[in-house]
Amino acid sequence: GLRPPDRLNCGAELLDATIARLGPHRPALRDRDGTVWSYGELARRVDRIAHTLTDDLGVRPGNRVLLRGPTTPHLAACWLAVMKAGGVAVTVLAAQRPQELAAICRLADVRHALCDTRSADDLVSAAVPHLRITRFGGDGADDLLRLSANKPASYAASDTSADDVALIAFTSGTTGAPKGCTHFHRDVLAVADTFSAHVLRPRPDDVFAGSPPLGFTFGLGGLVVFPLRAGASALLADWQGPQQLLADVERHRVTVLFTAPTAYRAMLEPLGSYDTSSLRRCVSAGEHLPADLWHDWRGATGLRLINGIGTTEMLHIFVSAADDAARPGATGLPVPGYEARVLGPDGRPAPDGEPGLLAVRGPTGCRYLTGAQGAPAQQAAYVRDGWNLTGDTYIREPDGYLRFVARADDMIISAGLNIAGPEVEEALLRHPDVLEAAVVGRPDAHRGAAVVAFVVLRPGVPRTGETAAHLREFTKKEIVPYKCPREIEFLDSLPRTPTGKLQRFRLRTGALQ
Ligand code: 3SK
Repeated sequence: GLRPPDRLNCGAELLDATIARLGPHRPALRDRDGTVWSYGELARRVDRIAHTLTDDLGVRPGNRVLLRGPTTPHLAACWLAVMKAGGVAVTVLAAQRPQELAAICRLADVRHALCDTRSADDLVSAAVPHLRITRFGGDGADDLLRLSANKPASYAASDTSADDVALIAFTSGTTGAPKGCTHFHRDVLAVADTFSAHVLRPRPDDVFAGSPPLGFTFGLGGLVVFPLRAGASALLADWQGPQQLLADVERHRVTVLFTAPTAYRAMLEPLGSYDTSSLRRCVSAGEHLPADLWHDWRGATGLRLINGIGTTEMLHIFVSAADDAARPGATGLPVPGYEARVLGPDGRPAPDGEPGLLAVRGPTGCRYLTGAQGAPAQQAAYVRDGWNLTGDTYIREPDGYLRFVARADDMIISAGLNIAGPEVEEALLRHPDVLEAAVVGRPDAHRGAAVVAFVVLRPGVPRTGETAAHLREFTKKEIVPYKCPREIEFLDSLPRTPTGKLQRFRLRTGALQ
């Protein structure tokens, strides 16, 4: 039943098909200041921008259009217009610097950019040859608004094939150079019709909000694709910390939340000062969700976090569990439509209970942009025999539940024993003085690698040898002593990617600048 039709435009499906089903008057997108666009209003704006792309800017089906700016309804409207015009959206993060932007534009052959006025300087500094930048969203400097103001408010969507590329999402992973992941029009709808439809199960009266930006497919799916597919609405606003997100939940009566474990943890303390009673679904992805945090969130809100693992290569979440199926500490089961296996060193399924590499397949999958140096080798390493290897070490339980162990790169082998950094981190995080923790293996003449922990302490806790000794003693009561950190170093913050993932390799190599 999941096979899409041959001709398919995901922009038209998300907007026009939803309006045909539920009418134009329901709220679609809103911003923090209280502006609300109905589905009809959004569709008119999108269609005018699509006309501008085609008629004024010369965008043709298949042309790549870079989208950059803070999370706003305007940015989402630009994305939908690129979809309807048959262009290919290249979504980037506000945190990406001119050099990275230049590399992305070169790799993806980008000639057009729609850029929020506030984010334009870096793009101009990137000095991308032949790039035409059209600004939107600024007072007086909104070229896009000026160009689109008098355009017809309806646009016949480009007759794209289900297998035409709709977007290129860049990932630098947690370790290195940017890789472009291409996704088709059908893939965009597939993630809504698998994870969202079967696990999240949104309703038209839902209000979505969260922290991931639209340049990260976690955010694009969770805050644009899933709500529009369901006829629901979304608050689109930049992440400004846990208190702001809680204030957003209270003010906009948010029902569905998308964010990462670190944000759920940071929201726990101020939670009591806000009315969060509107919440009914809370999705956690981006990083491993420790069992204690799952229990703490449930204790504080009465809600069971919906844990999930997704990757930019797979577009969105492919293993997850909600409601009665949730199992604290485990990620969950393959999302309906996906299959998952844990592979041993010989490439065959490992026995249940033994760690191995997670392999998945389903309606979406990894298709790196070709043409870049090393792309064929990266493609061959990620997809083997039709199975996508995400680079995560997992354990399959006898009833099929999948339990995260570590990123494969983050397994520490010390004195011949395997130690999963995240297990040690979880133990440290159970101590009330610890705000964040990252555990890596440091080369050691005797053991091969020694377990070293980097810890961010809660405000006011002294960064002394005594605190370090106390934390080491604490971990010895929590996990077997050979896994406990030999050294503990204190940091102000941990190195993270722009999407918030820990960069343990920078701690291993000492490259903290
Ligand atoms: O990379 C991730 O962590 C992720 C999680 C959920 C959905 C999508 C993505 C890329």
